[in-house]
Amino acid sequence: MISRRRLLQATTATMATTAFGVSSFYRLRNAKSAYQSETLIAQSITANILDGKPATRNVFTFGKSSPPTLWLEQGQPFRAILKNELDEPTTIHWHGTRLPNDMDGVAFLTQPVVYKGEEFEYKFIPPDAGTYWYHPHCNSLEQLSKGMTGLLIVRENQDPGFDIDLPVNLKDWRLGADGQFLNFYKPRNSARSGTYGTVRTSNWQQAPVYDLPAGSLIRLRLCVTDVTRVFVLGFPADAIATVIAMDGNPVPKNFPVKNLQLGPGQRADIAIQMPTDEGQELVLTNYSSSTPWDVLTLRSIGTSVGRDIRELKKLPTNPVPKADLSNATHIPLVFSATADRNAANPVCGDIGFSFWSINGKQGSGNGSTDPIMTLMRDQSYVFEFINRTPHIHPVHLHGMSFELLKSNKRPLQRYVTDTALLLPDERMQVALKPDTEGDWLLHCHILEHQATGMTGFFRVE
Ligand SMILES: [Cu+2]
Repeated sequence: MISRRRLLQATTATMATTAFGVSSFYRLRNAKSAYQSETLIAQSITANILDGKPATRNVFTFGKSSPPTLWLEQGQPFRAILKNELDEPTTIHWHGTRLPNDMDGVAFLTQPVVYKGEEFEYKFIPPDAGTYWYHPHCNSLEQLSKGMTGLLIVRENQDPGFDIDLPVNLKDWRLGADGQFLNFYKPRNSARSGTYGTVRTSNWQQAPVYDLPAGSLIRLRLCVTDVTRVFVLGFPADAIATVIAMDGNPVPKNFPVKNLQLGPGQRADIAIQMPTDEGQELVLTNYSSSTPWDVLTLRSIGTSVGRDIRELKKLPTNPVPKADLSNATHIPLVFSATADRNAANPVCGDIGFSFWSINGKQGSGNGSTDPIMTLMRDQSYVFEFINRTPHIHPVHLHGMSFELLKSNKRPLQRYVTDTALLLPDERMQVALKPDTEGDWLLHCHILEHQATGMTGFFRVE
């Protein structure tokens, strides 16, 4: 009997010769390296984003094409050297990973910015497996809009049994008909749901088609790195596809990919059993716009390899500290609008308007001068996120994962996350137990909202 590793190698070799140039997105489960090291060169390139149009100039990335997907092993040291070749300062934040505060990459709050020609060394050991991502936390709206978003995968120590791992970076681009960048925001939109891109891509391609072995088991890792769009995703009702993890962490109960809301910063891991007949397709559709559109297509090729989704092992729970709800301090956090102007941070910060606030305070781009509150290490807290606006806010907390408890608007699965999608007028309770000292940002991941006041930080002592 052919081993799974052999099968993977065989199918990947086949894939390299297929039409779409996507083989680089697949990755074998290689032997573990003791120490993983990457060099990430922040630079400006020209890239083909808009089909049939001139290449887009001044695309920002890490490396010479789209930012590489980084593959880490749970519990194994990781190191990345950021080299900045941009004409402006930058940093890297490792979204969703729990790490020492000085590795968190928030300009001014946790580290000095990295200017052109400088380097910064990031080192950490990822305690949690799952799907994460990385991006600058300096002039974030512009740098992410221009392309600086990559996926960071932390593999479980035990192989759950997939044939192919397919990370997908979901990102829109604000490009004109000439393929060049438009303004990244309009203030009137910043004060509402945000300014949308004009070109929608998966892994920097418009509606890509992925050829995958018929009957194989796929781990589709969706990550919304867009700065604005909240997706509503669905597969056809007869697809064998189920959500197994959200925002890096396994969900208590798998659920179908139907009206799956995924906001900026959020991830979903989906287990898929490919159709057995060659040529059959599974189309992932976004329903958030008035006209639904194809996000990507998975197409079966070859003779069925005959896998069954029931062969997959359940993902292990991550070792996130669990709050003691009987002894937790309750903290209300009100997300609301404001109309005041705010001074712009000239180096790395906001865009000169203030439309939003947390607990009545308008933060600047990377926090504000004073913490929202000081939290004690190893104490339990229940945060109540209170949305006093008619807009959705994906609320992201750095460095501390939290458990969803309940909402006044909908049933919630109690999964662990770093980004809660707060619906209009929703009140949501979440629990956490901080275990690492430092200053940790809390902000909306619609980056125009962050840049216009919806940001702050907690000090953990
Ligand atoms: Cu927001």
